[in-house]
Parts: sequence; structure tokens; C-alpha cells
Amino acid sequence: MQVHPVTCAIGAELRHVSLAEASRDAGLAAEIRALLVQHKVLFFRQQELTRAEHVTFARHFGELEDHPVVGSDPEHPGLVRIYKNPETPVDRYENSWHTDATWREKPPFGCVLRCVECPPVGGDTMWANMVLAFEKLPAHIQQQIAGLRARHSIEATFGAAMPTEKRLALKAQYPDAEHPVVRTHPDTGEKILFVNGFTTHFTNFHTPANVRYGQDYQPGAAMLLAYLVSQVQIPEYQVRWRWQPGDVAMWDNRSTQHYAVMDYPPCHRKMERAGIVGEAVF
Ligand code: AKG
Repeated sequence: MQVHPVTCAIGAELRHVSLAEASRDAGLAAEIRALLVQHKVLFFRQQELTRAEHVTFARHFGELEDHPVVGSDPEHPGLVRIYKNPETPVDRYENSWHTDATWREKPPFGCVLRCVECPPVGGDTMWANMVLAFEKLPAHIQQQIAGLRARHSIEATFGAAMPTEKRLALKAQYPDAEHPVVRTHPDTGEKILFVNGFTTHFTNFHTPANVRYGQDYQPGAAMLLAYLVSQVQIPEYQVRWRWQPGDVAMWDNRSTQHYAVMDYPPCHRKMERAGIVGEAVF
């Protein structure tokens, strides 16, 4: 196996490795896991991987989880089909920066995404390194956000694109979660800037003004949150992958955000993903 970093900030392509083989080899899967934690997103070009092998490979890292909106392959539970074609209305499920499912108490560990079919150009996916995003914040902002907590809601992205009734049903099924704004990576101890498109507001932002007028009065809080959420857009923290059919990307969902670029309609794009259950956030 050869490791080729794709940018200075995030991402490595692993060459001369077969994920079909890794699906049957726990030792190889453990090596891949260590590289994942180090590089945050791994790329594997043109893999010959069946759906069953895709699921088995992902299961080395944990249970697979359901998707709130997109259905699983009935023959391969946990394998979620993200198929876009001229008949699929353009939605905003993937083309906004997000860390997967931070509205869960235990957001996913990571995801294994395989490209089945891609447009001739366009349809890239981008990832950003949220450890670097934290490291590069000015020291006084790092201090200010050290003990802050924030609410994450499915309504903030998925829900916003839906009719009210469907949105409320979704929220009843997947209630909001609260997490620290600065998360600690459970494997490395690194600090991670842990706000994204699902984050709605801080829950313990105290200033003299809101101590006097109540917790809902948070002048400055929305601006601070918008500033933190915008950090993901800095190109030096990012990697962008140009897909070919058979490519696989695997990301550490704890330390990254991603964005699927929606520039290809009316072309087809077919992706299959296996999201892996994660742990509580500290
Ligand atoms: C996701 O699987 O969470 C996505 O955002 C989709 C990524 C992609 O289709 O490139």
C-alpha cells in the first residue's frame, strides 16, 4: 500500500490496496483506520467492489446507520443510494457544508462513499479539515469558545428544504442534540471546531446583556456562530475530489465537513454510501 497526500491540509490517496481484500482482512482494515485518522479523508481509485463487499468493509469500523431521507438498498441494509438524474429535483441535501448527522447524540464515526456513475465533468466532492480550522482561529476566539455548547438540528439543512408537515415529522423522529463547540478527537486528543450547517445556536452564551435580559437575548452570538461556521470555506483547509466510476472515499466524520458540488444537472450521478455509527461527543 502506498500513501499519496492529495493536499498539504487534508486527504491521501491509498494506492495498491484492494478494498474487496480489506473487506475480508481485519488487519488491513485496521491499517486503513489509522491512516484515516491521520489524513481525515482517504481516496481509493477505481475499486472493484461489490455492494456486499462495500458493506462488509464499512462494518469493520462499526454498525451501519440509517439515513433520514434517502432509502437503503433493500438487499444491502445500511447501503444508502444517492442517485441523481434529470428527473430528481435539485435539492440542498448534500450541497451545503456539513458534518454528517450532528443532530444525533452520537454523530457518525465516518462514511464509505462509492461512485457508481458520475457526470463527464462536475459532481466533485469537497472535504475540509476542522482540526486545522480550530488551530488557525485567533487565540482570543479559541479562548472565547472554549466552554461553549451549541444546538444541532435536522431542520437546519434537510428540514429547511421540506414542506412544514414533513419537516415536523422528521424533527419528531430525530430530535435536536447539543454538543460542545470545540470537540476533542477521541483517538488523537486534537481539538476540532465542531459547528456546521446543522448548528442553530449556542446554548450557554453568557454576556452581561443576556444575564440581565435572559438567555434568548444574545447580541453577538449569531455573528460569532456565523463566523465560526464560515471557517470551513477557507480553501487552504480543503481537498476536492474529481470522481471516476469505481472510486471510493472514506472520511472521518469527527474531524471533517464535506460538500457535494451540485454543478452537473441534467447529468446523472450515482453514489452509494455506508455511514458508520459513532460515539458521544466530548
Ligand atoms: C453525504 O453522503 O453525506 C453527502 O453529502 C454526499 C456526498 C456526495 O454525494 O458526494
